[in-house]
Amino acid sequence: MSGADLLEGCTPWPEEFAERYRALGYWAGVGLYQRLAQVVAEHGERVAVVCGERRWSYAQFDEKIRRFAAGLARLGIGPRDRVVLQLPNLGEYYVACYALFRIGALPVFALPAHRRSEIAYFVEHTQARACVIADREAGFDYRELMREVRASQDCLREVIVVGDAQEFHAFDSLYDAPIDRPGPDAGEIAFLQLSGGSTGVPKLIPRSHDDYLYSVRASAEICGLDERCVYLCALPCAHNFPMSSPGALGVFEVGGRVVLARQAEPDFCFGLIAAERVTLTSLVPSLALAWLESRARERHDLSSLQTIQIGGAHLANEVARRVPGAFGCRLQQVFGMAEGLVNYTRDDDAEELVLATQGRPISADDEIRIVDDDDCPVAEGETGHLLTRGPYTIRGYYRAEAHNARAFTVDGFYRTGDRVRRLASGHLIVEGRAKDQVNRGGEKIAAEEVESHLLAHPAVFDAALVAMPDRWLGEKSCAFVVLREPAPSPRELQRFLRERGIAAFKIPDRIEPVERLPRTAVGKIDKKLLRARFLAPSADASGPTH
Ligand code: OOB
Repeated sequence: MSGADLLEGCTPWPEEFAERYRALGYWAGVGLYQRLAQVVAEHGERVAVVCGERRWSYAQFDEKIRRFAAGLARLGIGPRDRVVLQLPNLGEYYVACYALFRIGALPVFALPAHRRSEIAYFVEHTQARACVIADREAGFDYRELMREVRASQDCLREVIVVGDAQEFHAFDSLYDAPIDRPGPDAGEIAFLQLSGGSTGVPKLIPRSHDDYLYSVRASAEICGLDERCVYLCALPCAHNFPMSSPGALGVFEVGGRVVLARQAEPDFCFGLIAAERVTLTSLVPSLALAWLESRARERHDLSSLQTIQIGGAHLANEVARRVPGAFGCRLQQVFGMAEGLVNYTRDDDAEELVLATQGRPISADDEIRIVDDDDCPVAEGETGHLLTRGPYTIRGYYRAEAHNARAFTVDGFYRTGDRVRRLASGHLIVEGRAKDQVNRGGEKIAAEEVESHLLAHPAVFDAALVAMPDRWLGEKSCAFVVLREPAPSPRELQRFLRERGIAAFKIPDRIEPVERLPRTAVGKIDKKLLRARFLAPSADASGPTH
């Protein structure tokens, strides 16, 4: 497909790159659903998905997908339509995904934690035609949320609900008789994934069938997956890590089994690992720490586990060292991003590399540049900003022209915002980050987004969100605010943010009123100085004060 035909608002790879990626076999010209259909033909009777009491073979899974695709088509959902998908870890998540892939419609991957402000933005920004939600989860009613979003978004015509649908379409009522239809071109955008971001509004990442399938296939290979793999999906299934690194899609690629965990709590997951003989799972460091703590107290039979992958945020060396012994399995570090580039430590890496690096890229054609503030390459082995370009790294965010000019170099390298150092072996060590973000246990919070919500309060004159160290989550967020009289209390400000409808993980853990915010010589807020407060020996970094 030529660049000009791509979905409006997306940046194509230059033709010479596209040709090269095809010629090298990275882009295989097969759509995500079409690839699954090939696997179904080979592994029809094997179990594909385990979700609570339900177990679906590949053949049953495929039938659901084809039927649901027909139901979506009946609602008028077709090629290139956007559909916001906000589901917890349920089998229906994958049914909806692949059904949308089949008809060439694009899921927009929201997280269950998102609330009115985020969902309304996704719907509006993508002009979504439909949303797929659960009825209730963890005490929250998503139908209520949909009523509010629908009132302000005319483009949103259909709401599909897993469970009690009330006035909306029940998910199960859309299992129509399958119809044959041509799939999308593999060069088309398959879905829109969320970026952690650092700016005022979340950015959406357009991934194509070709590029994503390459990263999935290569990840499955690097991780040595085969049909005997039993993968526990404990992280939210919409996240790129459990979806494709190699995640559920990597497991479906080889005919393995995906076991969905409704909660990530160690005791619950240990029970599932033992019962389903799980071989592989992926965790963020904060969860790994919680699992380690629990492991010391209990004795489930976890002998089936071969590998625990950890990624998404900084993994402390001491924690990494505890994992193999405590779980009797291998550790694999994963440093990836929804924009593309994923790095893995490999099975045959020396122990020290596995424990102390974040791995090396998937592809020989992942180009890595490590540069200083002026975009000049740093000396080999020095720390600098990581820029990357390659066969599965996007060239631009969706409908974000002005931002793209900053987030990408003129020759198409993505500015990751991470500060890394590279060893002679090619392994990367993530030393820190330059982007204005808080990484709260793997959940990314764009400082500017929260600051602009705070500034919407009439008594907030200025605001700055920074990360503070936290023993369990790695980082928590602290908002420094300059207030006008009558000054609201930190609690009132937190309530104000909740009422604006933002995900709970974005609400600052701590809010500190200050007289004024320190500025740098060029007049920018000096966040380094603000963060330093938590690092000073006298600072109280023990957690919220309210
Ligand atoms: C993964 O994806 P995102 O898009 O939620 O976040 C990407 C960012 C990276 O740019 C980096 O800042 C941070 O998360 N990160 C890590 C890390 N892995 C990700 N920071 C330190 N050490 C690591 N191992 O988080 C993601 C996507 C695919 C696979 C794994 C993680």
